[in-house]
Amino acid sequence: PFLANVVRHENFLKGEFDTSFIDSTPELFIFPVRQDRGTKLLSYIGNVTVNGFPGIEKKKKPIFTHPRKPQVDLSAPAPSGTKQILDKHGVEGLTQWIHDQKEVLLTDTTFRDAHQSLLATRLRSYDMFEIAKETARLQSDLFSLEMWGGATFDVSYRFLKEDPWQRLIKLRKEIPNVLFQMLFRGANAVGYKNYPDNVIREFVRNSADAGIDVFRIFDSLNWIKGMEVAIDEVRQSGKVAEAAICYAGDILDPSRDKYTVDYYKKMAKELEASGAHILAIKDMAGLLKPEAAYRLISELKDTTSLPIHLHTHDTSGNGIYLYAKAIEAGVDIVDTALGSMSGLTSQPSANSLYYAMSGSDRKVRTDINALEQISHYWEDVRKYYSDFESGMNSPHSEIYVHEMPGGQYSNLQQQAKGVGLGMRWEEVKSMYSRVNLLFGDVVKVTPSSKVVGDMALFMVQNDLDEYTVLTKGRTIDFPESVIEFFEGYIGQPYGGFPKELQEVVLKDRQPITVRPGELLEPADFDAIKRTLFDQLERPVTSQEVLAYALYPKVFEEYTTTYKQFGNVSVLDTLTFLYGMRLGEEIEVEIEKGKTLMIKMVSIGEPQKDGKRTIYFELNGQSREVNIQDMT
Ligand code: 3PY
Ligand code: ZN
Repeated sequence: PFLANVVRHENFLKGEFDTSFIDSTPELFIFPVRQDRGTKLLSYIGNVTVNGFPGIEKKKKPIFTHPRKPQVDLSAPAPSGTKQILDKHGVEGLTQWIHDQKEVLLTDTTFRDAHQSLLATRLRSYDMFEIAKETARLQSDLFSLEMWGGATFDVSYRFLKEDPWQRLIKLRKEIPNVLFQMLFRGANAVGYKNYPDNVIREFVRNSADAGIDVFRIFDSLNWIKGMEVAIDEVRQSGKVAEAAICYAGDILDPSRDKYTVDYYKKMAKELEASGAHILAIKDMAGLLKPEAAYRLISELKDTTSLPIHLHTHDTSGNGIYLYAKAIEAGVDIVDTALGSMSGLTSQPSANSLYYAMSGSDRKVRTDINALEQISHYWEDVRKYYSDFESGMNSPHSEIYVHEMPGGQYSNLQQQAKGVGLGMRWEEVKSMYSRVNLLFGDVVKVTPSSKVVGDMALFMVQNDLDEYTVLTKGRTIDFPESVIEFFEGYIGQPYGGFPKELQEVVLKDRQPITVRPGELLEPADFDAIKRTLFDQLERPVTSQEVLAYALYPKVFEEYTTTYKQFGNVSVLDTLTFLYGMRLGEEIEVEIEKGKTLMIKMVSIGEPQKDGKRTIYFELNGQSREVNIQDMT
């Protein structure tokens, strides 16, 4: 009651008390729980054993050997790395250091984009924590680890039922030497729509406090106004503002005259003027052809003095070749994934790039033996998630035609299956490029790519073509994301909206032309704190307030699951996805030094109400839980 009084106090809610101890010492707020953690976990395991996991074909839990782990002396401290350069010398010191390097620097995307693009973002923190200390020791020569942001934030809550902030905080502790990088969608933060400016600023501040050093900021329509608030806040936080230009079109094709070299040069200059520390070229779909990479990087090197960081996806199979050309043109940093998590819709392989550049003047700054070892671990872990693979087994040169971002491919495919269009995937892909043209050839990256994807699904599902959309559109209820896009709520596309289509989609609604952040009411963080306090009956962290501000429903569902099952992130991945086999015994470390031994003894027949009793042994004692059979 005392605590309840404190946290309801007006000054507390206004943030006038220093409450940073809530974030820094969450253990103070672990109160005795009504139902013990063991029973909650048994309920989860029983439930997933009986009912399966969404998106996973229901089958017997597969048996794999333990993932191979590199032999590394973990008692020795991790060697110092780029994080120490930033912390000691500040952003200026870091950018100077980048300029001084002759070797090509790498950002490793295994913890973020690689699995977002290969495994529908489903990689769990558990599998990252298992290899974190080794990563700090074996990959200390990286420029950065891209390990947060993009889709990982909402997927953590939505599907993995784990807290993305805890992922960041724990990885930061275990990898103290390499810069942590996140993907930040400008005014859309890590969401799918524009948020009020105070949400953007608060999110940047909290991420910086929790451990992010480099913010790759982009706007899904290359609209610089949509990036400015984030760039400003990152600068104020003393962190690295890496502003990105999203690559669209084809500078080698004279008939595609919307996104030209001059367009990119102009944007680079504007980003430099807006305070960017590093310039990123974000080739989110892998459309940048090798010769185009050479020309673009050469021209940008003459245009800006910022270090240049190149990102691509290897969908076409040309990724290494395009990196080699970009390196020849002087690119400073490139994004790669560890061999076993690379290729196809993911980033090109760091291991392959190392060999591709051997003998040339510019080598890749990495230890190839370390890469090979750590790659074995991911090769084994990747098998757990096989149900989330896209089924793409070889390079797809058709990417140059459909232009779908690598991070979207496997996610849209899941979405298509979800609405019963799994068998019509070829049509969906082709419709995707038709929708792009219908929309006036837009930059496609989250969330604009999601709008194009939603429209493509909608048109295939309803057997619509462009002509019908334009002529009968006034009687059609378009998907919400499409309406918001044409209203201007994710920003203004280069060259404007196609007017006729905009009118058809919006009907009587009026579009906006200003930055949505200028119109959106600031989020009321105090009110959110109160709402969450009432729901959770405990103090609420600023991180939770932000998660709720971004996605209230997703966060509420997450907390409901948490109340029911507890912290399921402590389960190993096979148990999390498949439950347990009869007679199987597992160990679960629920906190440091506290381990539960769980054995599944038997599964009862369903009763009249559809419930089954599952019999376990928990640390040698019999326990049973009742599970609703929903199969
Ligand atoms: C994201 O925004 O999640 C992306 O990966 C865009 O490429
Ligand atoms: Zn990407």
